[in-house]
Amino acid sequence: MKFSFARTAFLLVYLLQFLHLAVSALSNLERRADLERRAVPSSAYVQLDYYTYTNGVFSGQIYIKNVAYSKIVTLYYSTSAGVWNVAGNSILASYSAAISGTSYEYWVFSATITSGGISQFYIKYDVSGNSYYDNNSSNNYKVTTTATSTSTTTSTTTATSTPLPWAQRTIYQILTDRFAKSTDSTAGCSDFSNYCGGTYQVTKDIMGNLRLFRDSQKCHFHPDTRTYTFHLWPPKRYWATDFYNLNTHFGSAADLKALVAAAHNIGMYVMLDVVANHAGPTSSGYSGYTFASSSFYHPNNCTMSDSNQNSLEQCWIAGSLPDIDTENASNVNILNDIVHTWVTAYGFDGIRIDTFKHIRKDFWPGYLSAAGVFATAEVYSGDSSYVGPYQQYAQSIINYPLYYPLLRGFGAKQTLTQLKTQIAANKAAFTNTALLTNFVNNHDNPRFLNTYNDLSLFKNALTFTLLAEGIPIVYYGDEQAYAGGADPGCREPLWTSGYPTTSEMYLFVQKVITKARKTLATDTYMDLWVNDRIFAFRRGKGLVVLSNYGLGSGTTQTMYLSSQFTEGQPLVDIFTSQTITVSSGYVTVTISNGMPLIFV
Ligand code: ABC
Ligand code: CA
Repeated sequence: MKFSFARTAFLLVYLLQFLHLAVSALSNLERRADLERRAVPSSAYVQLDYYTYTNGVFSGQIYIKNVAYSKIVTLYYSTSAGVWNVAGNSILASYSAAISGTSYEYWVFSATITSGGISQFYIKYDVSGNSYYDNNSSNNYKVTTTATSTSTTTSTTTATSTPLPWAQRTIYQILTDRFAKSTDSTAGCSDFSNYCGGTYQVTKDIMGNLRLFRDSQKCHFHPDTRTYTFHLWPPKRYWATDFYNLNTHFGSAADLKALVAAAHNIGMYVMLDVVANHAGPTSSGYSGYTFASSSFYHPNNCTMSDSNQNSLEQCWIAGSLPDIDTENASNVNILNDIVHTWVTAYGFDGIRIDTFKHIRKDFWPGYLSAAGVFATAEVYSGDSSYVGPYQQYAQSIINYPLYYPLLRGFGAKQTLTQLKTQIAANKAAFTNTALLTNFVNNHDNPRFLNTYNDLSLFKNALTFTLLAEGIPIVYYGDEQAYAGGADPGCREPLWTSGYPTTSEMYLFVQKVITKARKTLATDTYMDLWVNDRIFAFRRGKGLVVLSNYGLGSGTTQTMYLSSQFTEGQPLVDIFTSQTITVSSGYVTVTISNGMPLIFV
């Protein structure tokens, strides 16, 4: 009740936005009435209606089947020279209007093609973890520069690749300030609570490391360059003041654009970390802040409690981060504009949304729609029944509910059956568990190896996130067995490691990704045989056997796998070449030194 006025105001603005879009779509139809148009489809998920390409402006309309609230519609195109730049040459379409009496919506797109021209395109529609395409019955749409026909062929080049869906990617999370410097200095950092010197500079630093991903011999984990995602640290530790400008400590807008372009050139997506909940701490007012007066914030007169949702949404985090008044319609519009501006100006492919549980749920649809890209949201809680409903507001949620059983099961060597229990609880609580982002480490918690100093246990936990259902997040430094403690201890500079590509963990992560994640992750996950010490599951045609024995321990175990694997067909472990065969549904495996086994 307290916010009914503010909410009404917010809804009105929202409706006006829709109205505006609907109107512009109508005038488009009038102007282009001469164009060949297609009927509303009867069953296709995505279908081009029409397009035009005149004076460098490429625009048109698409039919989209309305099957869930969160949708991403993207056009991918090749240049006049027939070059498909994977993630680079893409245009996001946006919702225009519902088509009454049908389950379809109009989506529209418009972009100025500044250089390179356009020869072909196809449309991709991501919804509820599935991807649907309209590629003109595998012919792509061949673009002509006259606005009178959609069928004249100007090029015979065909698409060579389509971007890998998010569900099959592996996210590599970095902190810009800690990942790579602009010089080759490997000097450490004396104060982890302050700047350590990392930048966006593509030519020297991050690009140097991006090259590690690209060169197949020296590749950072994976020669297939389409699997990586960068996760950039936002301006000043989630403490933005001016939300429209970069933190100059990390470099210029040009540096960041060059980084995104370099990533896109090798098929890598870039995910931006965004905050809508709060600004940076202040002791002297709001001069220089985007939200420049105390009236734009909730009053700092309460303390958060997890048992009081209203307090989570309106009190200040840690009593010090000014909580933006997201009940104020003007603030809401500005926040939507901020995320839209960043995504479109830099071409980010996805976002991580910070502090998701700290803003009322009905704020999020407008924000997600303004962002227009894939989002994974941080709802910091281990309680799946609390976290689950948030997936109605973002396609993906960071899997905190699985994080705690993962630590207890693999780290503290408590029973591994609790992982199975949590997976079942997640299935019941979330709408799509395949899109949850799984992690062992992140920037807010002591690293696994800090609490549990056992490399075998860490390998098992990490393998679980890489191969069980969901999208894995490898936190930078995992590959170098970093063991930093609580924030800021877990935010070590990576350059002090020298980025070795022959270290034990590096080779381990590289092998799991190249030999298993890449080939098996497109297929089904199923837990098969679980007890206190062993967790065996199927991923695609692979059998993954994890345990919490740890270094210096092991066992030989016979397990019943039912008919999930072909009888008599040898399965070989990617690490040791141990070979097993299924007989009458049983296999016998030997776990040595607590190491994971991945049979393919
Ligand atoms: C600094 C110091 C910390 C100090 C803190 C008060 O101040 O470094 O040592 O404890 C940023 C900076 C931090 C900084 C904070 C505060 O701001 O990065 O260095 O900490 O100034 C996001 C980001 C995070 C970021 C912020 C804020 C938000 O990932 O890096 O921090 O900009 C809450 C929020 C969550 C937030 C997290 C840090 O704090 O919800 O969005 N993360 C309980 C609560 C959670 C709470 C969590 C940690 O504790 O329910 O709401 O997260 O404090 C499970 C339960 C959970 C429970 C956990 C601990 O146990 O199910 O509910 O979580 O079993
Ligand atoms: Ca809030």
